[in-house]
Amino acid sequence: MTQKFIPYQQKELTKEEQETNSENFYQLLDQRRSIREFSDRPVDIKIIENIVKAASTAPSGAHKQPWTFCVISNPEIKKQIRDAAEIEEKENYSKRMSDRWIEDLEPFGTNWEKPFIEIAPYIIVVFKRAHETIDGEKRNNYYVNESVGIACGMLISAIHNAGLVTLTHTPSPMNFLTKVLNRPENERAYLLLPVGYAANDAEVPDIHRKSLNEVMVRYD
Ligand code: IYR
Repeated sequence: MTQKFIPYQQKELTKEEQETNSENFYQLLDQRRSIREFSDRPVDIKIIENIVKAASTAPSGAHKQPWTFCVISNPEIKKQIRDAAEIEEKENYSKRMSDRWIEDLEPFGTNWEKPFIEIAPYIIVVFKRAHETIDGEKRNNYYVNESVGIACGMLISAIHNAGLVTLTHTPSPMNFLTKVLNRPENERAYLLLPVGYAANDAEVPDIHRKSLNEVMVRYD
């Protein structure tokens, strides 16, 4: 098969535009916070669709786009997910997590209770697609974790850009989501994100981000 190529076109920015755009984008992302207290205020599904479309523009191994975004607003399904997540998290917080891990989480005030799963208007569960079945033949996808991780980063940025909030919730193990959401055998749950508005009285921990010097090393 010969691949057809088409010209690439991107609008050329002036130096000033590059500076202001990159600074503004950084400032926008720097305002993002993980939120644990949600409002039940509704969100238009059109916004969620745009957010998922944005995430699905992510680069992926051999352009296989090995992801499925399950968007859940159904209250019964949300309750099933919450109940199952809390059973696992109770085990995690009381038995599976080390004392040091529990200590590291103290500043965030997290525990096994996950009310946000029912309160937020939408839950997005991202599944990675380990392989595809094409004409009855199993075909592996490539760099699945990297691809889906990048898509999740773009999803989180798109959520923030739309004036909404989210939390990267990682109930572990999360196989129960395959059952609850009736997913096919080639999909594995990757990340669960409540999406909506922050509660009016929501608070966030007073934490700070590493400085540029701490995260960037130059080789000129
Ligand atoms: N999965 C658990 C625990 C947890 C782990 C880390 I690392 C966090 O940054 C936050 C929570 C939970 O979701 O509560």
